[in-house]
Amino acid sequence: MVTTPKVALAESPRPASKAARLRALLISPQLEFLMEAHNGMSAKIVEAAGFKGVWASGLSVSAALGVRDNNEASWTQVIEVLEFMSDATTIPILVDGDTGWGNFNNVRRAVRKLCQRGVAGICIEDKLFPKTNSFIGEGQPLADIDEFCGKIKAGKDSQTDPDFSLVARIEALISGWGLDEALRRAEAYYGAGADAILIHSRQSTADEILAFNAEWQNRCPVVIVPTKYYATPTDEFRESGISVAIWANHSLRASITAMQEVCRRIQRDESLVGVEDKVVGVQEIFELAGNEELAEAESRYLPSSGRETRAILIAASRGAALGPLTEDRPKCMVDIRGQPLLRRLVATIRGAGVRDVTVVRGYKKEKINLPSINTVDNDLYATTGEAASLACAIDHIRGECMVAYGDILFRHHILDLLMEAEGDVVVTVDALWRNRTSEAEDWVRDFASCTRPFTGDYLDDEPVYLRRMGEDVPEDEVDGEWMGLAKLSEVGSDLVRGELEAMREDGTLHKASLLDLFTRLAEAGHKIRVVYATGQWLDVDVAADVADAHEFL
Ligand code: SPV
Ligand code: MG
Repeated sequence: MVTTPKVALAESPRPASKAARLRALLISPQLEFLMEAHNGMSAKIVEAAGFKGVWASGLSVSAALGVRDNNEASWTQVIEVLEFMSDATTIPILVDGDTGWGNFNNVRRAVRKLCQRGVAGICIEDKLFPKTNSFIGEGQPLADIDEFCGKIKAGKDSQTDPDFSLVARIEALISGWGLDEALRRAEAYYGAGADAILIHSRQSTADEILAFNAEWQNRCPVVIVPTKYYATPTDEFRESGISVAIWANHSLRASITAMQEVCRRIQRDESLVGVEDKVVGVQEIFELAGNEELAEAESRYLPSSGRETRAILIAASRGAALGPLTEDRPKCMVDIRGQPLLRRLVATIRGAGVRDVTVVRGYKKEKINLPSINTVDNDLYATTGEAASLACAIDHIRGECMVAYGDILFRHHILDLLMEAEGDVVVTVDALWRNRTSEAEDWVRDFASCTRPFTGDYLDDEPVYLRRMGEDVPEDEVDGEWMGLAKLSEVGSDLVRGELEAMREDGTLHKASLLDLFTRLAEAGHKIRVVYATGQWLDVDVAADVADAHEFL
């Protein structure tokens, strides 16, 4: 028999183990409570509600698995559920071990496994395997007393945690054998080493339980399950000296009621509207599941997570020059070979490992409905420029951040060049700008004047910086055309946020373009790194560009 090292526990600075805490609940002089749970999530909810311990109900675990409370779930399947419950919680679990899932030998193995899984105690009942729930049928046969005492001894001799508890459950009242038989069994089980006894009843009043307790006189702790005599005031249990009351199946029953209601409603309405405010939001699921801890751990352990790049795509304008093509949708949603332009752009960006994509919407914003993107809206899109659109996403300009127009297409290697380039603000500039032509009447181009022209020498890695950008850069000063693609480092993101705020303050934000933004930064002395590319991109402004985009793909 394992004995509890009381001194070692008392001297230890570690918090008491789960098993020690269940034992403390059993022997505590006041009435304590265990609340039913049947999986990891329900166990978390029980803990969050303030309970000091969990009852892993056989009925509920079985029902949650979709099977009957007749040992249809194997004991190892139950232990798997318990492992999730134990991992999910810090409070102790008393498991409903039915009849011990076999004879004394099965109890030995089960107790060892439960100790390994951090389960604090087991309750075994004196019926026959395979068991039937106590509220089904009449006069269920009871186990032989000596055989059951052997199970108790075997269980206690097998525990590897000295504080693990074994609760012996007496079914004599349930099976109609009466008080004396219940007391005889209680005496025997206590003598065999049970840490507590559970006296069960299916009557609607607590009379027989209270009568038993009056006779038993607390020779060892008594546990009850008031499912059927639920109307009995809890103080009566307290006054009678009951040790622990188990609320045995109410998490499961509550969830069934809620699921039935929601399923029926959704089925009837063919809509989620009627239930949305009746169910928790997914955010609450994330909170219960502990996603915050995972995010924190990712930032500590994943090498790339600290540098995760996000992207902001400016897609607020209509693109009026596209005429009827943008009557019912913004330019970025124009179809290019069976897919919206923006969808192709997002796919290219995701291909570079950028998961977090935010699109700034404006004109016909409801048409921008791609999966897995964040959206922010510039509702003043008709009268504002791109800088104002970018400012709408100011909370997303954080860490390493790509900024791009939503109407461009480019080859993948251009993105690779950009991602590899070092610098707090990096812009991609097409050195072959002279090769581009357009049928547009008033073709507007984003020219860039840089510290050095493109040399064509790929071994030349001397950095090039932006002097200024504008549609009006004199031709002899033009070194290339900005492709609508930029990357900010964490410092660059801070710079851009600060500059947008400054523009908001001095009243220029409303009308400013991204060219104005980068030029302001360059003229203020910040180094805007230029990465030269040589064609292999396009933007969509007029109908002919759509045809080019088809070709491009
Ligand atoms: C359980 O919760 O599985 C129990 C209690 O064993 S009872 O259903 O009342 O038998
Ligand atoms: Mg049970």
